[in-house]
Amino acid sequence: TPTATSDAVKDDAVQESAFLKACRREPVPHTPVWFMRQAGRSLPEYRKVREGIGMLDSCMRPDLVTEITLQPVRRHHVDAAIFFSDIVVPLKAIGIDLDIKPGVGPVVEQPVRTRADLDRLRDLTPEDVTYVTEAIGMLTRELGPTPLIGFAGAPFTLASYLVEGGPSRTYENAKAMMYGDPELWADLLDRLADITAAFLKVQIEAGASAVQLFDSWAGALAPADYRRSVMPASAKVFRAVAGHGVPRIHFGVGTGELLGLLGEAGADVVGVDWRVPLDEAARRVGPGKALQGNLDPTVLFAGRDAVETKAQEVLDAAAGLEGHVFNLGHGVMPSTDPDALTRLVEYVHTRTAR
Ligand code: 1CP
Repeated sequence: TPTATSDAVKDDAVQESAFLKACRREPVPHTPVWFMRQAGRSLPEYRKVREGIGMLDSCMRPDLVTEITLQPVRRHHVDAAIFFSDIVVPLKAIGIDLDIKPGVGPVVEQPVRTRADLDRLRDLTPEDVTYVTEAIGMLTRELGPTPLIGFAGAPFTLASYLVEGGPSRTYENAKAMMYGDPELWADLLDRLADITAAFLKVQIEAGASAVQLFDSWAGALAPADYRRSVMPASAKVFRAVAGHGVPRIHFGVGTGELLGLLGEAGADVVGVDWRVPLDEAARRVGPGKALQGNLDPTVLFAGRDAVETKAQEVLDAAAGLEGHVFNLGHGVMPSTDPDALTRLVEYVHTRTAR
């Protein structure tokens, strides 16, 4: 049918995109750019469509998810879209009583502290998240040649919210379980690995052409503890999606000491925050993996000259890499001037055009 033909042509264009080429460490026409949290409060058009709609409710509405995901692609001409959702959506979908409170973040009504609490975490099936499948179908039709990145929270970062009951700076309850009841902890992370893998598979099967595992808070761990108590669960997630042929990105904040392990867990692309320059990060990660990053998101508040100077430093440090996806070292901050982001995309594209 004509539809099947145009779908195949579009799939080829997606596969030939600068973003997927960089993830595969192939030569690129220019360094691809996208931004973590590129959709969201920095955009007035986002604030407008979200008016009066709760965060989790908006994640369950395919029309809104499609519109919000497309907004930064239209405005900034980034090289990839990231599915608009949240890391706690799969937990909500299996019936955990949680909400995303404005100005706070995810809040879990009954924190997971005991084996009985763990038993409340059932497996995720595609039927639990039909709105995700529907949104990604709509999105891939609208995106044309632009790849869509699916994502999920890694077991440790999800556990940090589930065990603490909300955002934390110290993760004392989660880490107390990790150090004090290693068996319960291992079972919790293994259960979360299955949920995360199932959530990523739904997104890949619906049309996502890369996935990112956010272990945002893994930087709180010493390497030996990460290796022993967290990496097995994250590695299970990466193994579960290995056969799908989509690049797998692994990202955390403050993970300078963990970069080698983030790669070893099974990633094709390792995300780097701004604390380690990309040439040094490449030495820590070792050969055979692309890197993503790593402009300090606060640089965007410093004015055009400073943004370009610091962006050029990132490009210079990445010059010897086989695969580089330009990004910030963490998410776009809500008060960022969106025009600064648009100009940054243009700067990177122009400076790296081959
Ligand atoms: O009402 C709102 O606008 C709430 C703000 C918000 C938004 C826009 C939250 C609450 N989540 C999101 C969307 C979101 N979350 C996206 C899609 C947007 C995009 O990237 O374009 C993504 C990828 C996430 C992932 C996410 N949620 C992470 C990992 C990424 C990261 O920044 O490290 C984490 C840790 C969360 C939890 C979360 N959800 C929301 C907040 C404010 C937080 C962080 C809370 C905390 O500080 O612990």
